[in-house]
Parts: sequence; structure tokens; C-alpha cells
Amino acid sequence: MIRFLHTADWQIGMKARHVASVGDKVRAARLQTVRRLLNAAVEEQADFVVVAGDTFEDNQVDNRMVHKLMSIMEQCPLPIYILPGNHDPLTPDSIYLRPTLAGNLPSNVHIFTNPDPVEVLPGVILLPAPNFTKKSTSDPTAIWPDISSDTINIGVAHGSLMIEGRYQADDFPIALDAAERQKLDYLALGHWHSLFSVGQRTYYSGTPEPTGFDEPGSGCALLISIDGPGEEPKIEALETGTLKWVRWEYDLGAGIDELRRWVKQRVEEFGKPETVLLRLVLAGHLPSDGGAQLKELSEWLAARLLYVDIDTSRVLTQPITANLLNMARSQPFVQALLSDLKVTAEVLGQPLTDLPPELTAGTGPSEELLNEIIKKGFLAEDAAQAIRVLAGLSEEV
Ligand SMILES: [Mn+2]
Repeated sequence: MIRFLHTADWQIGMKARHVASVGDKVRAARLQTVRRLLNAAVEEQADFVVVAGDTFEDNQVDNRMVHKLMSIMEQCPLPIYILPGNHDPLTPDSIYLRPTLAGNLPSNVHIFTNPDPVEVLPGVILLPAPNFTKKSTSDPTAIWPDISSDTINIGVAHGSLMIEGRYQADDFPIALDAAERQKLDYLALGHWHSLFSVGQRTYYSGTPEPTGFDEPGSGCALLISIDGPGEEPKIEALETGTLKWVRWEYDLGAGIDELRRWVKQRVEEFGKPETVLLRLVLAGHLPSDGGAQLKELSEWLAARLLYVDIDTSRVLTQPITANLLNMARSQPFVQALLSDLKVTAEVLGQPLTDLPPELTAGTGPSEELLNEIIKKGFLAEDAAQAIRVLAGLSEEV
């Protein structure tokens, strides 16, 4: 039996411009996470570690950061196999060709600089598919030679599985049956940041440390055990994340006091609030004195969490009805639009009750149009948002 750790998308040196004020902490956390996952690999008695691309944020990551990572890897007693991904491809300026790195690699660290199969243990073959560019329309796994099924064959690639609606044609598209076609026992993928699998043998490990607020299922690495050639791999996810990225949505309908209660209660449930980055997305109406109360809440959060961003771009600060009424009176088109939105929301079971009937007098959209809207996945939420946008415009006019 062999056992190895599959990880990817470390993105060491991440710029974290979206949370710039805590960028240093975010970068340090990524190194800490690498240390933790390598320790876990040793504790779990893995034979080696595979990093399936995007070890570095880009090919410009500074030498200081490179050295920090190398010294962490050097302390790991296991062989570590690194695949260049689309963030750190094998271009002429590749970080992997930089003399300070290439000339000082710890003896246990191996970079895949070509797609040749490598026998890492007797009877265990790694088939790497390094990225040589930032974008490509070719399947990176299509370059491997035929290989014997008497060995345990593990593909390592970085790109997008060709699932309709989830990939771009120039984003290293990977055939869904790549593992089958190549007689692989396991295909270790990188690029998608959330844990994801197709069948029993093709997995994205996800990033061991989330890079943003919209990466559910990230923050782990996979421990893979394979009994022998052709045997189904056993997969175990290990939690590795250092920081917690949280996105909450809240409608201000119940008032700011209720928001404050709701937020404080949820913050108390965090085991380590100082490791949490929070984006709180608000919607609805903010009363005229709401700004000061929100500021107070923001300060309360900032004192406890690592980072807080209260997103008020969907909030209406002015009473909208009068503006909309004026607009609707002078422009029949606007009135018809409001009417359509209102009826649509009602049909979808979420009536827009805060609009006066005068504003939305009308028959609403035709049944045909309505069916079309429902078919396209249009939600009442969108109707409410459309009205807010409209109200915002009416304030500007
Ligand atoms: Mn990538």
C-alpha cells in the first residue's frame, strides 16, 4: 500500500489586495498552513507529498518569501513533488528557473519541469503535466505516454475539468475521463479552490488555505491510500486552514438592533475570532441614524476579528418611495417596469410588500414572459434588487 498527501494552490506570496490591510497576516497564514499540512503528512505516515500547481502566487514572488517556503519544506522528511501551475508556469521567467531557487532546492523537493513519468517508489509512477503558459486550450493530461497497468499510476495536473458552465475553453480544459483513458489509479488536480471530485479517482484537493470569501469547501488537503495497481483509492480530507473567511448576508428589514444582536451572537460562536475575516453584506433600508450605528458595530467587530468589511452597496439610505412615485408618474415605462417586477415577485412567493399600490398599478408581465423569467432562474430577490437600483437611479436624476 502507498499513501500520499495531495494538495494544491498554496499561492504563497498572495497579494491579498481585497483585504490589503491584513495582507501580511494573510501571507504569513499561508506559510503556517503549509507547515501544518506537511506535519500532518508525516503524522499520517504518508510516503510523499504532491502539490498540483500554483505553489506560488506568480513568477514574481520575492526571494525572501521563496526562502521561507523552502526552509519549511526542507524541514519535512518526506519527498515533495511540485507541479508548475498557471500562476507559476514554466515560462522563461519562471520562478522555478530562478537561480536562487533552482540552485538551492532542498534535496527532498522536486520540481516537475517536463511531463516525463517519474518512478517515485518501486512500482509507483507519477505522471506530471506542468503548465508552460498562463492559458491554454489544450488538455494538459493529453500528453502522457501509454503506461503499464502493472504499476500504481498517479497523474498530476492543473486545469479545469470540462464540466459545462464551469470552465473556459482557454483555461487548461481537462477531459472528465482523463483518469480512465490514461489507466490512472488517481488523478491529483489543482486549480479549483474547493474540494471536488468526479468519480472515485479524479480529485481537486482545493486550496489548504482559502484565498477569499467565496470558497466553500476549501481549507483542506487529501490523504490518498492505494492498496495496489487498479485498486480503488481511499480518500481522507484533512482540515488545514489557518484563517477563516466568512461571508454573511443580512436584510435590514428587522432593524439595526436586531442586526447587532444577530451579529454578536454569531461572533460569540467563533472558536478563534481573531482568525476570522468577515464580509457582512447588507441589504434593505437603513434608517437615517443607521450610519452611526453601523460604524459602531463595525468598530465592535474590528476589535474582535482579524478583518471586517461591511458591504453596504445594496443598502438604500434614502427613503425611496417618493422618488420612485415621481419617476413612475412622469415616465409610464418606469411604472410598467415596477409593475412587472412586483407581479413577478408575487408569483415567485416573495411579494414586495413595501411598495404602495399606486406605484405599481398595472397588469404585470404576460404569462409567456413570466414563464420565461422563471425558466431563466430569475428570483424575487432580483426583483427587489432591480427596484433598489432603479430607486438609486431616480435619486441621481
Ligand atoms: Mn490555477
